[in-house]
Amino acid sequence: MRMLLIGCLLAATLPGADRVVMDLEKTPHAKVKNVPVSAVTMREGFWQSRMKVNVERSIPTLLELLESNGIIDNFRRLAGKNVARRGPLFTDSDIYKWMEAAAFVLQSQDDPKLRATFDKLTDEILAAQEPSGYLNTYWVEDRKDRRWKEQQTGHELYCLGHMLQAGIAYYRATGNRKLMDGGIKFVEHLLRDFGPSKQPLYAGHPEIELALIELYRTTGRKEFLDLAGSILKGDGERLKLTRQQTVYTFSGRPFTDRTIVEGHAVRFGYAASGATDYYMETGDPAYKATLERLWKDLTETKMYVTGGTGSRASGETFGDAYELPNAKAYTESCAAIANLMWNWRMLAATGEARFADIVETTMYNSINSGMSLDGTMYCYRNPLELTEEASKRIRNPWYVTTCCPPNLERMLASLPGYMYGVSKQGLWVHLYDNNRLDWRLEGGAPVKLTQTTKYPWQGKVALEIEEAPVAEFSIFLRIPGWAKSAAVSVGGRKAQGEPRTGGYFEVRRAWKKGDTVELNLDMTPQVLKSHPLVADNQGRAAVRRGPVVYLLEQAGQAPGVNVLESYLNLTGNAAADFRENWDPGLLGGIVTLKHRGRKSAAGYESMPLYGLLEESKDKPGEAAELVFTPYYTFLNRGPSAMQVWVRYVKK
Ligand code: FUB
Ligand code: ZN
Repeated sequence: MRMLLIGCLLAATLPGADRVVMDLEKTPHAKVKNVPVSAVTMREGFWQSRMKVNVERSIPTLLELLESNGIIDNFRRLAGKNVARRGPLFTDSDIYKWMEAAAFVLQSQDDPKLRATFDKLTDEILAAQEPSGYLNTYWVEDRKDRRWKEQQTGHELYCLGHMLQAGIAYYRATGNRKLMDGGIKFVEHLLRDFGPSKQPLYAGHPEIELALIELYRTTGRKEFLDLAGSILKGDGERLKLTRQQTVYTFSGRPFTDRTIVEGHAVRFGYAASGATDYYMETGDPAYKATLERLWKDLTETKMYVTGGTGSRASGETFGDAYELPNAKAYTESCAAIANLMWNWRMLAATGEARFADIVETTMYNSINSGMSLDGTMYCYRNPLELTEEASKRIRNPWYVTTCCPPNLERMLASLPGYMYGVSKQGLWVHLYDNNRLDWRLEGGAPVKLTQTTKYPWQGKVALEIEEAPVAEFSIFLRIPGWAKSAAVSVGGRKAQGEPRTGGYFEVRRAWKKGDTVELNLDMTPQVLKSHPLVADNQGRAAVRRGPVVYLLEQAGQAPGVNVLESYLNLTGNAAADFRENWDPGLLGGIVTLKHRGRKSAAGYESMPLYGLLEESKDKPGEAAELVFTPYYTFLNRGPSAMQVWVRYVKK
């Protein structure tokens, strides 16, 4: 008992204890709690190099662009600077997301210069806040009397949500609550003037819900949770919203009435994230049932193999079931991030590995592709097929609607916080990469370990305990759903029990310094086929190795090979069909997969738009070596045709 008390006291006072993506310490229906960003030191490996580029190049250069495009001036003008307002009506959120990225960097390591930049920005932002608490650089002056009247598109709550998230992350990093308090002042304005007997609120673009719930977790003020609940319930009748409005915005009517995934993909992902947070705080079974229903619909009919979501450019929306075009795929980076955020919350709520699988898939593929390897070019769309001409529009340093770049930056900066989890039973290893963990179990007892691996290029992961409590506890190793087989050994001996792919493998014992656990995952390349109703993928296959989805990109192929015209030549033995080659000098260091495929018998250019079937030359021709590279690396060698789903013949 005494030990437990000491443990709890320790936990509460441990430095950086709350530098978490989500603070689930007191959340009653969270099965697995977060581990602080600051508790995990990433070491040289796959993600460390991406994170380094993020800190050294992406974050600084994006700030310059936010500055030169007038996004920060939008605040300064309200404090007297004589400039015009620039950018779409939601630009405030872009600087907030950038600030959240900076705050996550500061959760990992102090950087006085970055802190000073953050503090200066905070002052400039708060100088534009009205005494009522209202703060938005768009709904001012001659637009002021239209405030809250256009909630479907107004983004007032959306911007506030991002302000709160930035403020909370910075408070957790530094103890400075100035920006968060500015956000609270705005929320208090909402609490005063909106509600069932006052004015109705409508998220329009969900985001406020999860931010309010994190604010509740941070401050303990229940009214923030209740406000999130009322927004999730929706006030559509008083607002006289049409069905189409509530479909598109995924808000305005009760979340628990939803039966399918529809509407704007980012809005959906943020709404589902907020609803999962709400479930974890309240335990309301109607939320859980709805979330499960939506997850099934998304993962069985509306998600790309890369984890990307949102197939239609028109409205940036989901399509119908199985409507997953490749070249036209909209798959906004923000939608992939929203998908990760939702699945991360579902994982916390349930401890089920199927959610971690999607966290991993999005992370390595549809999110990772969104930022170039040099950290200065971003994808808004992440399609799965491109002609060379179309590829010229995909990676850009800046977008007028620049929601994705800072979203990608905050994601990468917070990544250490996604590696592990803790529960009453022990420690959860969700993701694999080189790092050192210095944290504690849920009861407060310290635990330190190192993780050593060449993942995702190799399937061996070694854990070594540096410090552990005397009492026994479990280590839960995630066995990815994609793995055909996995083996676990403890101290060099096969562990008891069979690891089930798509689950967590529990190793329970009293651990001591020097104990080791080794996981070996089968990384043999896999050939994937999609549901026959995905029209674009008929007669095509995709290649995956571990969590990494591959593609054929024109750049890097031998002369005479046209990737859009090529065929896979499959024997049914993927291990023999694809030769793995570690290439440290290519695209930041990757495993390429070489495949002896086939060219088309004749070039596409010589084929008519329509011709007689019996005369068609569209059939496999001579053999050709095809080089597959990871999807996330596309378009880092200039414009290039590419495709994930490739036609195939069977030998
Ligand atoms: O509306 C704000 C953001 O801009 C959305 O999340 C993105 O889809 C883009 O429309
Ligand atoms: Zn975006």
